[in-house]
Amino acid sequence: MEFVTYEAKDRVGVITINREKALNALNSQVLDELSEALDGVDLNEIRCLILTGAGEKSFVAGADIGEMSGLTKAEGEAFGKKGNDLFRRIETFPVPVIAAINGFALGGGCEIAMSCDIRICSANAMFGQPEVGLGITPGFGGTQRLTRLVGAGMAKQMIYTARNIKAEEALRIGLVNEIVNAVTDENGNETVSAKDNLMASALKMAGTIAKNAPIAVRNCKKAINEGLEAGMDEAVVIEEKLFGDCFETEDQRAGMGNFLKKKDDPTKVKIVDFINK
Ligand code: DAK
Repeated sequence: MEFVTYEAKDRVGVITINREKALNALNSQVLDELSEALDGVDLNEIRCLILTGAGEKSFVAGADIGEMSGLTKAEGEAFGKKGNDLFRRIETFPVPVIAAINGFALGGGCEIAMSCDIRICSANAMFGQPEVGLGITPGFGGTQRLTRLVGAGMAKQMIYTARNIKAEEALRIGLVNEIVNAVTDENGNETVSAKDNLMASALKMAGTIAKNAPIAVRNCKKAINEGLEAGMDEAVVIEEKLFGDCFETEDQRAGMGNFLKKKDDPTKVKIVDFINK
């Protein structure tokens, strides 16, 4: 792949969009390669994914404006479908996906981040849906996911004004979970860059997720996602069913079995090793 890399280590997969010259803007090829990267994730092994962008400056500066500028109505719809299918796939991917947002997350960049389960960002991150300034609407789910994440009032303000917001404001409105700063020594000299520290934090969070029972984590993702699309009566039934499913798994037997054993019992097992369904 030319613009996307995939690395897997210690049960965590890292997908990097690597088109730094165009600030990692999403053209058709990047969208196809992201899809290919997801095809390559070994779900028997991987417990959590991280999605990030190459370089310090930009996570993803949007859909590729150059490519979009010449599209016909039919081509525009096809491009929108390609993006929407991919973003929906990320959103419903069996294991959690963390967006590690290093810099610009504009338009399609904000939208792909919102299709991930969790967003953490560097202090220089910038978020926005600038589409109305370009004469289009957000086309990769922005009107829908932003509204669900930050509420209709704030989403409408961001979308109608096309104003970019900084990391602090994104944190305040609930668009990101956490801001990660560079590490400095007592003299104020940077010892770990914001980008490196962001990846370290994302890997740490992914590692924590990866230590938990894999089927339980997957079922939680499903319950939250599917429940959000349902009314409460239906949503609690979705939760009940996924809770019940856990009782057919080694995850549950080992997890509860461990708890009931004495602290130093050598027969305790690592629940992360099971995935028998
Ligand atoms: N597309 C293509 N190239 C881009 C790009 C983008 N979105 N953003 C940046 N680049 C390229 C620049 O053209 C430049 O390329 P060269 O001139 O060096 O060849 C290079 O990246 C560096 O950018 P700048 O020189 O502009 O860098 P600055 O630091 O000065 O500015 C910036 C950074 C992020 C503020 C600026 O580049 C910028 O404003 N970029 C555009 C941001 C933006 O408007 N993003 C939203 C794009 S619209 C739909 C499907 C999808 C969508 C909508 C509808 N349907 C099918 C219904 C999605 C829409 C969008 O995402």
